[in-house]
Amino acid sequence: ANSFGIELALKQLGIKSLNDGSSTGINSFSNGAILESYSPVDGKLIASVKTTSESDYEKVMKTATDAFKIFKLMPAPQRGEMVRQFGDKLRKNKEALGKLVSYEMGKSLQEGYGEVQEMIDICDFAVGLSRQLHGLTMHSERLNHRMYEQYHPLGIVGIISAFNFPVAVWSWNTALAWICGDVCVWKPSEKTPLCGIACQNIIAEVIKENNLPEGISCLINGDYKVGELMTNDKRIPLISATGSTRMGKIVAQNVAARLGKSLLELGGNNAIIVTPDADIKMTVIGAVFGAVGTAGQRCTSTRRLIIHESIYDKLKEALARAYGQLKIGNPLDEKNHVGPLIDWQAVEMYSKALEKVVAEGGKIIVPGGVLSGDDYQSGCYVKPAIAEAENSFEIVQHETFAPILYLLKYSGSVENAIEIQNGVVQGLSSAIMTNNLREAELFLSVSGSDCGIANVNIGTSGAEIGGAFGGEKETGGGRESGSDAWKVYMRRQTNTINYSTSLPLAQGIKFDL
Ligand code: UN1
Repeated sequence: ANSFGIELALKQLGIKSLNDGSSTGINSFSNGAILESYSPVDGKLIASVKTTSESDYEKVMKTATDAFKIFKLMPAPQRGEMVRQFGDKLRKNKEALGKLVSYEMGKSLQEGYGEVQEMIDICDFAVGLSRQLHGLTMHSERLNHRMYEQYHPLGIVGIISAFNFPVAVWSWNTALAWICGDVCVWKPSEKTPLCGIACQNIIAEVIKENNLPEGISCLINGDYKVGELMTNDKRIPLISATGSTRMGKIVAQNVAARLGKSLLELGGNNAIIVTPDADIKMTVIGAVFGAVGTAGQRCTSTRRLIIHESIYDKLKEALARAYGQLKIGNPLDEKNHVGPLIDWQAVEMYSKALEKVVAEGGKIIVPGGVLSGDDYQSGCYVKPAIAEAENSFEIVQHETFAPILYLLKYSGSVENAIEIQNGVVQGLSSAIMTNNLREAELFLSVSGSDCGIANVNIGTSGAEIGGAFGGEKETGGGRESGSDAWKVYMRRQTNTINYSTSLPLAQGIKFDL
């Protein structure tokens, strides 16, 4: 059988041969229990990984603490040079790492490469930023005084990431944290530990070649208990966590209890509004990619289409036709559009959601189902499905991480569609398909979408790294990646300097001795 060069890719990334239990990654001090990584592509064991025990964790924290003492003193543009070199290494490893992402996580190879491209892009962004990191200057109310603000490195940043973007989300955090002078401890998803080790191996080369302290980038492996060591750890001023709303609520409470900062990027329930003025061809491409890309396992995946009644039937038929063209199968084979779900638990949740939507009164338009047979031996391949539903259904209100698209009908003006769009607890991504300027502007206005991302004539997924990424409500409120998201990785200090010969007090207070 064609293995699509996966052995070579693993070798290039320094992942030890199959099943030898030695894949720990550099600077991860792993001596705990064994974690096995099975590919959802073919169900095979890729490698075993040693998890991080509590005493390993202490060793990791010591290298991180030591590294911060040195790294924080390094001029930011020099830290940028380290990140530039990391970006170069990613360019060299794009094919191998993209393949590993596809094989361990199950997304299509193109999307695997796309994820590595996001890593390269955030490195470029961070390199430029390393010569900026600017604060403001303000005018003091006092004579011969100067006032300004500056940003200092924060310390150790803890990163908890999810299986669906097993490498990019880490890089959005680290590329910024590093130029800001922070050091990072990363707990990747226990479903994709090898992606973590591969990234760690790549950055470890840069660290070594530049004679930098190894604790700049640390890796810990294991389940939520390992994550809890970080969320409860006062030595970590910032925890950046990506994953389910359930996980985010636990992390937020633990971190808040010690008054730490958390940056949360949690679930979405993203919708595209399709108005009578929409370009149907563009809508179909945006909606289908949004719903079935990464097998519906992006936090930005399109889950709901809110369609005006006048074009409802036409769009429904066009979507059903498009779904008929989808090729499901090995994601490393570039002719396939849709790969497997991450594991059998995900398959079960998908099946239950389809049962539930019918039980609540929904109607299946494109039937789902779990695929079986030689090409689908892992048992994780499912058919993307479409159901007609109501926004009030419990299952529609819930983020199911699978390729299920709900069609919702609206009538009257676009305000009604916006109300439906905002009528969920999540607030990550949203979109409107329209050529009507009034509708588009209303959607972007204060009376429009309540999400962190709002697009016009683009789907809900595939955001560029240059913008701040994240959402409102139960999505958690955090912003990662572009714009001024870097500020959360630094501490802000306001400085006032008196260069006069007296000590005037602010607010006009007189205090004469
Ligand atoms: C995620 O699913 O956690 O906007 C991140 C997108 C990607 C990132 C998704 N750039 O779809």
